[in-house]
Amino acid sequence: MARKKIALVGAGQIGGTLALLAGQKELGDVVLFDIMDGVPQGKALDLAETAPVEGFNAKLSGTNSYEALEGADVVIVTAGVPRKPGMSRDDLLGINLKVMEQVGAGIAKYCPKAFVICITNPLDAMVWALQKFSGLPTHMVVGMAGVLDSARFRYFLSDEFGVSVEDVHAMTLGGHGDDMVPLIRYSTVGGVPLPELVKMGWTTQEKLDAIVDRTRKGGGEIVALLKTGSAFYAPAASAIAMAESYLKDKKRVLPVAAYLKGEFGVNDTYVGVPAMIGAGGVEKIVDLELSSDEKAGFEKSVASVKGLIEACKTIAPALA
Ligand code: A3D
Repeated sequence: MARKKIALVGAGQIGGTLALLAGQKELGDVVLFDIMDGVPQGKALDLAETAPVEGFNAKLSGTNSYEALEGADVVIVTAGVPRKPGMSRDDLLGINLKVMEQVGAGIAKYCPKAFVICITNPLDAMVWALQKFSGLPTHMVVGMAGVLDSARFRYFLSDEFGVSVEDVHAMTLGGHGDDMVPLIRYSTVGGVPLPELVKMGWTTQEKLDAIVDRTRKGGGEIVALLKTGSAFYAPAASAIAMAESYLKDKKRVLPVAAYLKGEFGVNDTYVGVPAMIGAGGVEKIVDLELSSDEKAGFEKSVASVKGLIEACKTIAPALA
């Protein structure tokens, strides 16, 4: 059986980490694409030289030409600019929208059958624009944010309870902004929902509220520490989990930015919801029942995403 082909559009901090993880997990051969001359080639060579030490079999190559994306099974897009301290994700919209136009055209021409995972911020608006620019079916284009946001939530909870991260499951809904909705009711430790753990005296509501707040601002916490860019290890690991579920038809249920056609009462918008990812792309959206508080939080988050989508339509009238 021929190896799968994974194209990484953007060979920066996240792109390089994606290539390493895809290689180590032997998900397939990896092509790193970037507009910077020498960077994708240099990173690919460095990673190819890692393979004998780490003992993985994957061909890694770097390119500045979209042609090299030909026939890719998965495309992960990080092309664009990340934020710096003092910037919100939304400040990146104008620059990154132009990048999505180029990337969408490249994907449409060379790998229209691929499963596409967008990471570029502001995430929910960029994945919406990338799907429109590429013209690929909506179930084959998703955004990565919820896996990362819920991983942050899981880590903070495991730290609070002093238990293995493996036994903490958590869910976040909504757009990838500070108004995302971490769902306490649907988050569990060893299968026990968080509100029960408060009743059992394992933690307090105040501590949980502080963890929810830290989760919402998790990206900014890292930007403030790094000063020159944003998080990249956990974002890369999160996108790889999504790619793996598609490539191996694992049918994992993960929080992803998926295209909604009426689910959760939302239309023609990408926003974070639980979805099953398998060989058919997004195979199912888990249309959860929300409490009135959760619904209010979700609607607020959706309204911010819709505002960004409207801004995209103003900048690029072809999207309207
Ligand atoms: P960075 O290390 O700057 O890499 C971006 C790469 O994109 C650079 O190598 C650029 O040369 C390249 N690039 C720029 N324009 C183009 C173009 N037109 N075509 C191809 N390549 C291009 O950034 P990063 O890897 O740290 O982050 C990449 C993106 O991910 C940014 O937009 C971040 O804001 C975003 N991000 C999203 C999350 C989510 O959870 C959604 C988390 C962290 C970062």
